[in-house]
Amino acid sequence: MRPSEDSIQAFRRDGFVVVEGLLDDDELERYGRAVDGAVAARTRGDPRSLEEKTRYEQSFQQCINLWEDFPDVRPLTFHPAVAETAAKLLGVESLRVWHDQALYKQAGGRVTDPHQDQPYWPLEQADSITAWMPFDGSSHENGCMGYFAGSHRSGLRKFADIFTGTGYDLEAIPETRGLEPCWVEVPRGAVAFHHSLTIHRALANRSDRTRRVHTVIYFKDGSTRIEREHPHPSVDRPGIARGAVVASDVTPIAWPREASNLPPTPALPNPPVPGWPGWPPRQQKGT
Ligand SMILES: O=C(O)CCC(=O)C(=O)O
Repeated sequence: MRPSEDSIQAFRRDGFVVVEGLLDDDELERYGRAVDGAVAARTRGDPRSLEEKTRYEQSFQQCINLWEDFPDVRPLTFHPAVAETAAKLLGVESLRVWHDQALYKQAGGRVTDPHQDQPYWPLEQADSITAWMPFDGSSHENGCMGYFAGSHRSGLRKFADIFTGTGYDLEAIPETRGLEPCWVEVPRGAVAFHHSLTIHRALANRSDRTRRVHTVIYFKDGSTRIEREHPHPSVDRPGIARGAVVASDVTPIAWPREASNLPPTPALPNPPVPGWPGWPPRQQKGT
């Protein structure tokens, strides 16, 4: 059975688990190359050194929904074994993709600040889970993730603003104060899953190579939209109304879904959104 009963129990207890052997060498090689190319294309024309970037961008280069405009990435984002594992861990029949994203932590990149994911998303229900897939594995040296075990069950839902590093400090609360997160090194081919309410962070990249990670965020099919301060393309692009079920070609079904039945390409965001498909906008002739 995939995943094992032990993995399911660990995920429900701790809010994270590593499942080994989900991606083989050929897939890691092929998809790693595809995501490298996609990240290079999305970040082309950005001449800034790491030091010149914002605090947030020094944590990672973030490129969202590569499945839309990079056909070679699409089978990874809709990888049946990864999506099925996510559905079983969460204990739901059917999952949609909220979005995918490459999170490439450059050599010398700073830590990823502690946060919960769910407060970033205008979803009423917190039935969501991230699959974090490092193409080369992750280590203390290259920026592995750390999770506060059981924090998804604490009732806490706070927006810790990792864009600016301001706002709610998730390491100064009773659930985490004085505690070390569980630092998790992910072997090559394994996938780390975390619940959207689990407080997590990542170490700096002290190696001399980029930490290459692709992630997919899934949410339970049938989840509904709520109001949040921030807009979000996953619901704003298709015009999902407050209270409506979040279902559109921007957030397709990931499980159950056959590998041979990949979703069609949605229309590009209009106007273009930084980090999303269609970014950077193509230069007009003569400009
Ligand atoms: O990869 C990282 O450094 C952070 C990842 C993260 O916060 C997430 O996938 O929710």
